[in-house]
Amino acid sequence: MQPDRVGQSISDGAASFVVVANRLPIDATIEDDGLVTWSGSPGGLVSALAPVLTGREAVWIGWSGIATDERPVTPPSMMGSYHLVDVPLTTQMVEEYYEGFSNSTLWPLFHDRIVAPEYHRDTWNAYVEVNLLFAERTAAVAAQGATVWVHDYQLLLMPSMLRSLRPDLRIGFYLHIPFPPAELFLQLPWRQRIIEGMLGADLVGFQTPFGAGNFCEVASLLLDIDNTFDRDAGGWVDLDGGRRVRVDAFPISIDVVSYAALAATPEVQQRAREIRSELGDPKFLLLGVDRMDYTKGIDVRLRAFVELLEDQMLDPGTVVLMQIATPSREQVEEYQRLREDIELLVGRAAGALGEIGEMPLRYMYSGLPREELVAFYVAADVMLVTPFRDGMNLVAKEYVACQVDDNGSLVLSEFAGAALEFPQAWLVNPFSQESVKEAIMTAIGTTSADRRRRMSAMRTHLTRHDVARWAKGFLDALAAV
Ligand code: ADQ
Repeated sequence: MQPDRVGQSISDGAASFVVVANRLPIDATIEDDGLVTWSGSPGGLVSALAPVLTGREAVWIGWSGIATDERPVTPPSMMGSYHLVDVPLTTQMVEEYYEGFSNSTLWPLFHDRIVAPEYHRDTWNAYVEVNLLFAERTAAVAAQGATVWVHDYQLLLMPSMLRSLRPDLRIGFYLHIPFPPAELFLQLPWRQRIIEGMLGADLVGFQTPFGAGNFCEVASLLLDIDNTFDRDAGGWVDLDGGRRVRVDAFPISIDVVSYAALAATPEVQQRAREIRSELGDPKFLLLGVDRMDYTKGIDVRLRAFVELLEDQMLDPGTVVLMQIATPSREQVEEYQRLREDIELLVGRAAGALGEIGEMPLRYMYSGLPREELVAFYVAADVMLVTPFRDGMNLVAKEYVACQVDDNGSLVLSEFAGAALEFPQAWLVNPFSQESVKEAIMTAIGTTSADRRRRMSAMRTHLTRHDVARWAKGFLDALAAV
């Protein structure tokens, strides 16, 4: 869907349904002559929410992706049938609130401290300031009694800020990343403010029951209050003053039908054959697809693969691992370091492995159009998804949705939310190189009947649990509180 420049801006107090996320669902392209053009960004959240944004006075509030002092821009005011409202941010706000507190403090802390979180008062202050900007914009736009759905770790304080400005609103909050256990979360210097911020919502949703349980435990500890959380049924946190907050797990998913339909088209099937041929027609094609992020365990699978070649368990003449990594958070130092490490690993492996003409390890650092990505999923025999910790991991679900002939294997980390839904995958502990190596060998060596039985079970589950069901599940629960 393309944004609409001439669409009407929404009036204050007019929106009956509001989605709030760090980013608007649009991307700017800056041409050589400085002209800015906008296109819809085709993320999973956008396709999940498009149906619920249609048919009512709905608005999506977020940042345009361009700092106001870098370039004055006026983002489009509509996208299809819903309105867009920009929260303008300066370069300094982006550095401190987004790259700083969100991505250098919360992201690593909530992902088991895979790298050490940084604690700085300045970035915290910016985080408070920007959350308030989002709350004020939302308070202005929402109609009396409107439903507001706030997304993710960049906006943890916003629910309570919004509630104090507009107690009439029905507020839902959804966390896309894991919520850590108490012993980690309690390190955060501003822990109580964060918990109180989230408890401003009527419903707080998580990817898994583990995240929801961790949150309830921390809330009870810090605020000395009761909760009735149960892994199977969710629960309530009882606040002083009698207000109750519903807490539950809502595992996110993808638009399964559209992925499967695209995978089945003759063009994508043909492109999948071409990809295999361009890679030298390997007997086994292994694939990794990730944002370039240290949580994703890209190094783990590359090392496991290299060791299998060195141990002569795999033949460099017949097997290829293709790793595709999308650029991500390139302004953050830790991400620059990660990219250097991965590329060093790939370079060393290229020099040391295989005969002349053989290139068992291939690497691409770029985002791909949806059709090309799906063609890679169709082409691959084994998908390697090995994060150290991941809220859900949509790549695993996309791969499963695209195996329309049930002929593919998934190697999946136990520490991805998706592992709870895919017990038929080859589950691995990414902290154990041996575990990953074993799973690769078993996935390659299994019988065709076993492979199909596993994939078919995963596809059946996924088809019944698509993203529309996720959005409806959350919004129904929010309507019921
Ligand atoms: P992410 O950490 O971004 O999401 P993930 O769920 O895997 O992780 O989603 C990545 C998305 O980017 C997928 O839709 C994938 O297709 C796309 N992508 C990756 N590499 C690509 C490439 N090279 N070209 C094009 N597209 C590419 C966060 C949480 C997750 C949670 C999601 C949704 O960290 O745990 O599943 O939100 O809630």
